[in-house]
Amino acid sequence: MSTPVLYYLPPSPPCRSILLLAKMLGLDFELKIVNIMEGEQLKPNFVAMNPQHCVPTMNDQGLVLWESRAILSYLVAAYAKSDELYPTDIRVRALVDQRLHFDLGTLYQRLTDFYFPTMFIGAPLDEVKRARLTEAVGWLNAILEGREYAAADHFTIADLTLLVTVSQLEAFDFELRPFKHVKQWLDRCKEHMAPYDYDELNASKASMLADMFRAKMNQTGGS
Ligand SMILES: N[C@@H](CCC(=O)N[C@@H](CS)C(=O)NCC(=O)O)C(=O)O
Repeated sequence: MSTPVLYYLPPSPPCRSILLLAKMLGLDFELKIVNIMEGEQLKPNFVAMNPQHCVPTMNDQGLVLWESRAILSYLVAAYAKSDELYPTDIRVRALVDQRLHFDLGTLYQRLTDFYFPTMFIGAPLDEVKRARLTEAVGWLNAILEGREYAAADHFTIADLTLLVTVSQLEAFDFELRPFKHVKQWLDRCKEHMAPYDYDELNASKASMLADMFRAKMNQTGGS
């Protein structure tokens, strides 16, 4: 059986979640860097494979998949020894899926809406977008109240994708102190992921994006 191929860029948050899961599963990818800062994702060969031209994109023996959370679910189903990370119990899985969709459509979306225009093009910070992000972090805080992990009584891929998002917020110096359950859960998840090269695969890359953001803020006078 041939090794699945992962097209990726190390600092990209959705790529980071895939690399962390691969480490947890002991899965070796054939890794191919696509430098989106240089527009490599727009090359005809890549667009022919993924018309949406985004990373991460995976090719597992002809199964081409993008959308990081769909890749996470597939990899657990295909390569994990148990269903622990993506439980097959339909009621637990429903909660995992809800959290995955919440991260995709709401929390991570609002993070990118607020930080990325400044980070990439030096646009001024938008207070309406900050308020919408803060609202979403509040929803996560409410979800996590009384729970150790986001969807089950143990770590799942819902925690993994949310961990990448929330650790990125922390690196951006988003004030997490008012969100006590988020903060406690974040520390718990970091500890859980420490043996899986967490610092190298996620924390250092979150800092790299935060440095880019701060450099742009300094250039534009922090407006
Ligand atoms: N929802 C997607 C987001 C993918 C995404 O936006 N990837 C960015 C890098 S972080 C990208 O490839 N941008 C280049 C492009 O879209 O052309 C996922 O979770 O995989």
